[in-house]
This record gives sequence, structure tokens and C-alpha cells, in this order.
Amino acid sequence: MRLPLLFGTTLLSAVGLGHASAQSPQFVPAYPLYCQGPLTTGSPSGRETTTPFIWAPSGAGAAAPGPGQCAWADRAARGIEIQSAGGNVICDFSGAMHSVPAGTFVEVGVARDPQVNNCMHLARYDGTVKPPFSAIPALPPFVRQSIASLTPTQIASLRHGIQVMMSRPATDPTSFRFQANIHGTYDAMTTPQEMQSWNNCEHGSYYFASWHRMFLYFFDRILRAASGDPNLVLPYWNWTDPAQRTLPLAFRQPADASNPLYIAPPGRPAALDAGTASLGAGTVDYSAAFASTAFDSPGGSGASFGGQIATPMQFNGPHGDLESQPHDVVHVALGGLMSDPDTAAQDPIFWLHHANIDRMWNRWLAQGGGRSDATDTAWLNTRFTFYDEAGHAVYLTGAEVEHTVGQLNYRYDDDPLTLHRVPFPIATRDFIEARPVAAATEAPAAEAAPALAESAASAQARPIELAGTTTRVQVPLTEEASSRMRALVANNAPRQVFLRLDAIQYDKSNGVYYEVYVNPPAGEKLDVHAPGYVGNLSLFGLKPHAMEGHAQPAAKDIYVEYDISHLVNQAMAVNSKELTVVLVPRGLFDAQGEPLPVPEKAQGTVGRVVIMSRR
Ligand SMILES: [Cu+2]
Repeated sequence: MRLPLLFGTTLLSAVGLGHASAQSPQFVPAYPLYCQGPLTTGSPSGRETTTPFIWAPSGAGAAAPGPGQCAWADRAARGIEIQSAGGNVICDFSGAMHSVPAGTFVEVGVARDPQVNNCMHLARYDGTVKPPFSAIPALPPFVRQSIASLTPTQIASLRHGIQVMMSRPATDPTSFRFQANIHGTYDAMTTPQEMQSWNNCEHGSYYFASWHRMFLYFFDRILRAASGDPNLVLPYWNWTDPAQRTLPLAFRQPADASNPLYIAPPGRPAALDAGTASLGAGTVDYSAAFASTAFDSPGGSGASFGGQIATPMQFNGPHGDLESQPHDVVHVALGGLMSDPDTAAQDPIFWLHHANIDRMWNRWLAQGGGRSDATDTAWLNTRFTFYDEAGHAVYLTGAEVEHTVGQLNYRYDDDPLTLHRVPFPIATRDFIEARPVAAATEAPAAEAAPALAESAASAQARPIELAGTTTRVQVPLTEEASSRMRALVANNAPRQVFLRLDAIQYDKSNGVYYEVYVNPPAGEKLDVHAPGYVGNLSLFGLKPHAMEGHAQPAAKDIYVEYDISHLVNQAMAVNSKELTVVLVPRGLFDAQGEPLPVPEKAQGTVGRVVIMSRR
């Protein structure tokens, strides 16, 4: 049975419940329902009652559950109920649900798959619980571990869960393919549910981090249920650790169909599967994102950790700091399925890459210094729909996913138990210290001012080709432009001068991204440690042109911007009359950290290079 996307009373009638009275509160299943407790066997079903619970006490403890908490009440079996052995879990979600009157408890998790230690199916009981009953805490949060620390048994469980999901038909929302297609797909959509649910990923706005957190959250639940292992938790791939920049072994070997984590070329580059190619230190660098203190920035500016304020949109630009670097760059560098948002989630490594991105959101917040999530009502309240392990449509909002432990019941293995201003273990510390860290009081970037300078903008100028060879673009500086730039950065303030790669066009990424430099000193080896290194350009989820069935902004220029304020003086010292912007193609790296060859073929163009300030 497939249910409508939004289910409240709709669900109740859809499953034929008998007691729904007009007065009963609307059950809004927006809150993640992870009440946990002793489990007994029962088949999933849905029933409700408005009869007050009056249960006998059992054991020690007599506290009623607080908002968001669960407790276990022991009682005799009642005929119409599912758990014939008696005993039940009650949760008070009144503090987290939109229209449940205070003092009303909502019991969930009555019908659960006994294999799975959580609420499989949303049956509900509304009523007043009369204590005392024995209160037991909800089980501790699920811990997302680094893939490097999983035991062989855990790997086997992960493989089994993925394999079970892969064995389900694409029409099943709990199948691996359906889940991947929620992100993006070229598959033909055959049902209204598919049309509604596929191609829904959020790129290029401040919804990027929250949408992907929700996406992973439900995937994790589906995976756990599919595996039959109540302890299976989605791991993460910690490529911030220099020792973990090759594709995790479990995803490479055995290199055959017995391993559902393995993807053969061309789904992945052969060298990645062979373990001879890895991500570069500059590919995974997240220092610019961590230096940002603002979560969001005004529409048109990606100069913030989380991205521009914009309406939900599958592909948009510019991208925020976390999204563009390291997220996009890692996607592109991995090549194959991962380099295209419409195929990326078909590679099982997608989910571990994104778990690491999700982990970095927590760590960014933990740095303090004024960092906090978005606070506007659109970000907090916009609902995004997914599917739970029972195949039911469920939705979450930004406000409901800000705290992974308190709201979603998971944490990362290296999260401090309380996430308070603990610095992220820094793999690339030299980058972080080299960059000015924005002041806590920094205002969001304002409207763009007219360009200070730009590359040849005449009608005859050819677009700059993004191919497999190094490209140099000259940007002449008038005397006025150079003195304005110097003045703008006189106080060492960040976010004063930006380099914009404008009017970008592409169809699809091909595993090549670009290191961007401005006036690198002659004779300097071009790598991310070189003076003049600006950042990376990757073509992922910006706006591939001419793609049907994807939510995209109306035709407008796609651009990427870099804060080059900290590089202005050095660039002027090299040449104050002209900025040379150098684009160096990169992909994967060898074991010595040397770049491996990249394909020659052009994948897109940049219309012009602009140097600008903000008003
Ligand atoms: Cu991604």
C-alpha cells in the first residue's frame, strides 16, 4: 500500500482505523519518532484509542515522560492490541508536535518490527497517562562510526542492508534505487509518487545541509531495517584524515558482484577501485567553510557556511562554502557516478561521503564564535518529504533537524557528548591558520557592487574553456581599480574583494575540477600551498543546462565567487596592472600526493572573470 505524501488523518483513514474522533488531535508525524524500549513481537498495524491509559506500575521510577521522552509501562495484554505479551512504550511528543494539547501523551511504536529497535510503524494512542509507571530512558543515540573502525561483522551487516535495499524494485520507496533517485536521476518516472519524490535534492541554497541531513536520516533507518540488524548505523568516510583518502577497502574489495558496495568502472574510475588513486589534500580542504561564521548569506551570494537564502530548488548557484568546498569538489574528484548529482547516490559511497559532510556541520557549530544555524521561518519551517522504513511518506523541517542527538537520536563517534565549542580535529591545519578568520560580528555579505575589473568582455571574446589543460585568463586592472582594491583590504577584513567566475555553462561534470590561482609568482609549483591559491571550481549541482524535469532557477548566469581579500596585496605585489587567473585541472592524486592525469575533453565554459566588491 502506498500512502499519500502528507499523512495525518489521511493515514488513519487510509489504514481503516475505527476510533478517530473529530476531536482527536491531528497527529503530525514531523518529529522523528525514536522511542525505544523493550520489544515484543507483533505485526505492524495501526490502531488508536482515546481511552485514557491507566496502567499498573512496574519496577522503580514513577516519572511521567517529559516532552520528547519515552517510558515503558508494563501492563496486561489487551485483546485488541498488538503486543500480546503486554508492555508498551509511551512517548510524550507533546512538546515537539504541532497540535497535540499539553498533557496529552502520544504513544507510538506499538507496532514494530521486532528486529528493529525503533518505531517501525506509526500507530498512535492519544490519552492521558496516569502515573506511576516505570520510566526507562530511551536507548542511547545511534552512533555513526568512521568506516575505518567498523568490525568485519559490521561491514557484513552494512553490505547485507545495502544488498537487501538493492534487491527491492525501484518503485519501492525503501529500495536503494528509489532512495538514490530522490537525490537525482535520469530514470523515467512511471508513477505520480516517483514524479513527486525523485529529483528533489537541494543544492545551491541554505537548505543544502538540512535537506541532506534529513535524506541521510531516513536512509539510515531504512538501511537498519533492511539489514535486520538493530545495531547497524550508517558509517561515515572521514577523508579529512590523510590516512583515509583512498576509497575505503570495503567498497573496493571484493571487486565483484558479491560486494554490493563495489561499483565497477566506469561507475568509478579504475584507479579509485584499485586503491592507487586517492583524494588530494586540497580536494578535501574545508578551511574556508570553517572560517565562515555566518550560516547564510543573501540571495546571490554564496559567501557563508550554509549558502544563499533562496527558495527550495534542486540545482542553483552560487553554492555556499561547505557545499562548494569540500562537498562538491570531492564529488567531482571521485568521478564516475559520484561526479553527477543525477547518479551520485547510486554509488554506496555517496551516503558515507554525505555523513562526513553532515558531521562537519556539527563541528562547524561547535567552533562557536557566533556560529549558529539559520533562524528565519522559511529555513526553520519548510517541510521536505521523505520515506521511512515502512515506506510511509514523512516530512521534516529545518527546526527539527538542528540537533542530531536530541532530535534525531544519532551522534558521530567523535562528537563530544555535548557539542560545545570543541575544535574539529584539523587535518589541514596549515590552511586554517593561513586564512583570516572572520569576526563574530561579521554582517552577511551585501549586494554586489559594480565590477572593479573583468576579463576581456567584448562581444568577440570567446568563453574560457574548462578542459584538461591549464588555462590562464588575463584581467587588466586600471590604476583606479588597483587602488580601490588596496583600500578595501587595508584593514585585513575578509569579504571585501571577490573573484567571480561568471556565466558558467556545462552539461555534466567529468571527474575534473580546477584549482584557481590569482597571480601565482612565476616559477612557483602550482599546488594548494602555493601563494595565490584561491580555491577550487567544481561543476556539481550548479545548473547543468538543458535538463528537463529538474527544478532550476530561470535562465540566468551561473557563477562561483571566491573571497580573495587576503590575497590582494600579494597579487598586486606580483603585478599591479593585471591579474592572471590560472585554472589548473585536477582529479585524483597518487599515493605521493601527485596529481594523476585528467581527461582532455572540455566539460564546460566560463564566460568571463570578474573582480568585484560588495556594497
Ligand atoms: Cu552530495
